[in-house]
Amino acid sequence: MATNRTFTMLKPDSVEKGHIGAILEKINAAGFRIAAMKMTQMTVADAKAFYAVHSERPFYGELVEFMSSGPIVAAILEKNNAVEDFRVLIGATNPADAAEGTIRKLYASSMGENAVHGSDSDENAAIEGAFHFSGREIF
Ligand code: DAT
Ligand code: MG
Repeated sequence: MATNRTFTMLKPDSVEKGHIGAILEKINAAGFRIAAMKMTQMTVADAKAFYAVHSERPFYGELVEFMSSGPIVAAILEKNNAVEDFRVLIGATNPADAAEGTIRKLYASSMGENAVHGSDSDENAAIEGAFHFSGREIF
């Protein structure tokens, strides 16, 4: 059964370009409640650990370097069917393939610098949320 929480990061490109407000407005308009949120920056070690599942992929080094290159906004979002609905809202990994109106279509510049992260399963949403937030930071 689907749980009602997912995890997101507004990636360094979104923060750098001043898109935090616009992206949060899209998230809000889509009906997600913010259960936790912070601006933070991952170290190289943090990014390696967060993306460990991709460690054998050819883009892993580039991904780790980019995700630790500047501040991000991390958040836990709540809504019925949160994981699946948020993946629809953000669009395809490659912005060239992302549907009109999706966050990646609007704000991503490339496959690597693609504006936002969205968890791909309920299990990973819980793991990723716990990576960034302690219990008393989640409301
Ligand atoms: P998603 O973020 O849509 O879940 P993913 O989990 O397959 O995509 O990959 C994680 C991130 O890694 C993705 O947001 C951007 C980067 N990435 C994926 N495939 C890539 C590629 N072929 N070249 C460069 N970066 C890539
Ligand atoms: Mg993924």
